[in-house]
Amino acid sequence: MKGLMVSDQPVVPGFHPDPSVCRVGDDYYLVCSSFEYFPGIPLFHSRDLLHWTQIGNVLDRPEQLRLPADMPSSGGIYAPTLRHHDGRFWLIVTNCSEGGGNLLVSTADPAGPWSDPVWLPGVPGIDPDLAWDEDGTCWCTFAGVGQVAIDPYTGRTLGAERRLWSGAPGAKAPEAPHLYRIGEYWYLLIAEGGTERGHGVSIARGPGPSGPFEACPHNPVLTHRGTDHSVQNTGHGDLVQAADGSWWMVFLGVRPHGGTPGWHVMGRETFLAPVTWTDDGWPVVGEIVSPSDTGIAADATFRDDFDLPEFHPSWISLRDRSPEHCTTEERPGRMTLRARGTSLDEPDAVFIGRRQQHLACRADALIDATQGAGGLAVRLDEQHHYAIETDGTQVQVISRVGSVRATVATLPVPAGPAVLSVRITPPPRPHDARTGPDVITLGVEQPDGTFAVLAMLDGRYLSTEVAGGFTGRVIGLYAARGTVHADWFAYEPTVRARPTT
Ligand code: 6LW
Repeated sequence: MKGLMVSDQPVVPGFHPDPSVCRVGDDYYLVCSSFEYFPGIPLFHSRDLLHWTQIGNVLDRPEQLRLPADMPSSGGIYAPTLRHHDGRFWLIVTNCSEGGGNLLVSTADPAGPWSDPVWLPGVPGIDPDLAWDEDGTCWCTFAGVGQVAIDPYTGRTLGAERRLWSGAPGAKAPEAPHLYRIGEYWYLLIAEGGTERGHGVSIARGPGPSGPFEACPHNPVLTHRGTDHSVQNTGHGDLVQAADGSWWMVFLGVRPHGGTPGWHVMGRETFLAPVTWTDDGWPVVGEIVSPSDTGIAADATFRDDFDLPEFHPSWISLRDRSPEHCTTEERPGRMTLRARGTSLDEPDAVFIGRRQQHLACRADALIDATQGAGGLAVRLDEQHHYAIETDGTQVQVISRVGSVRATVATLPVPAGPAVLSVRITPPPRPHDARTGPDVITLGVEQPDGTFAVLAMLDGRYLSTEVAGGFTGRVIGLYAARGTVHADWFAYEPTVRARPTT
C-alpha cells in the first residue's frame, strides 16, 4: 500500500479503543467503544485504512442505547464487532450498564439508520464476536474465551455453550476474540494480559469454527510489553484483508508522555500495522504505520456555529442527549444547554464534547450564561476534570481531582457572554523526570481582545494513569445551573504532530 510510513501515530487519534474493522469492496468501515457517552459507537469510513472519516454513530437513538443516570464513567458500551454478511452490516456489542447486556444491530447502509437492538440474553460474556460458517451457522464467540451458536434475527442461542481457548498459560484476561476463516483454517485472535502495560494479541487456529485450537508458536503476535516503545498497551486487534490481498491489523494502544512513569491522556487510540504470513500459516504483525502525507488530518480543525438542527457525529453527550437539556433547535445558531441540577461531578451532568485528538490543541467557545452558569471543560470522568465557568458576571476555574474539588481562580468580567478558552500544550521541560504529560491553560478573552490566563494546571491529573478507566479526555460545553447558550465552539490542533520514523 502506498502513502504510509512506520510511525508512532494512530490512524484514529483520541479515545477510540477496541477497534473492529470490515471491508466491502474498496470501502473499509471501523467502529470503536464509547462507554458512558451518547450516541454510542463511532463509525468511520476509509478507502485506504490510513485516513478515516467519521460517518455516523451506530447507536444514535434512545431505543438503541439507554444508560442509567447513576452509571459511573467507563460503564456502558464496550468492544463492538463489525462484520458484513449476506449483503448486510452486523454489529454486536455489550452494554455493560444496569439493564444492558449483549445486543446486535444491523443495516444495509452503515451510515444508518441501524436497526433496533436484538438482545442476546443467552450470551454470557463481554466482547462478543460474530462469524458465519459455510452452513450459515452464526457463531458468537466471547471473552473467556467461550462460544455459542446464535440466531442473529431473534437473539436466541442454539445449542450448548463451549469453552474454546484461554490463551497463554499465566496470561490474564483472554478477551476480545475474533474468529476468521482464512484458507484451510479457522483462526481465533484474542487479546490477553489485560488492557494496560501487559496487553497483547495472541492467535490460535483449528480445523473448524469451534476448534480444537492450537496456539501459534510465536505468541503474542503483537505486544509492546516491557519495551521502550512510545506506543504502549497495544492489544485488542482485528484483522482485515485489503482488496489487493494484503493483510492488516487495527488495534488499540496508548501514547504516554511526560516523566516517569508516563501519563496517557487521550485514552486508548486506534493504530494500524501490516500483517504478513509465515510459510506455515501464522501471522506476523509489522511496525505501526500511519499516513506519510501529513502529521495532522485535514479535517482535524473543527468549528460549529450551531446553525444546523443535527449534531455533527463527533459530538458526544454524557449518558443521553434529551432535547430538553441539549438542543440547537431552541435558538437557531446556538446550542442551548439546560442543567439537570447536577454538576460535572455527577455521572449525569449536562455535558457535550468532542474527544481531544492532539497532544497540543486549543478549544474556544462563546458562552452566554446570563441565565445560569456553565462553560468549557476538559473531562476525563466525573472525578477528574478541569473547567472554566462563567455566570455572566465572573469567570472561575474549577479543578476536580479525585475527591478534591477546588475553585482555583476567579476573575470578574463585564456582564454578558464570554469567550472561554482551554489550551493544551506540551510541558515546558519534557525531559524532566518529574514533569507531567502536558499543561492545561484555562482563560478568558478580555474586552480588549487579549487573553487572560486564570490557571495553568498539570495535565497528569486528567490521565488514565491517575484516574483509571477505559476512556480519554473529552473537551466540551456544560451547564452547571440554569440555562446556558453557546454561540460557537472551535477546536484546533496547535502543533503539527511530529511522526517518528
Ligand atoms: C474491553 C476489553 C478491553 O471489553 O477493554 O482492551 C474493555 N480491551 O476487551 C473495555 O474497552
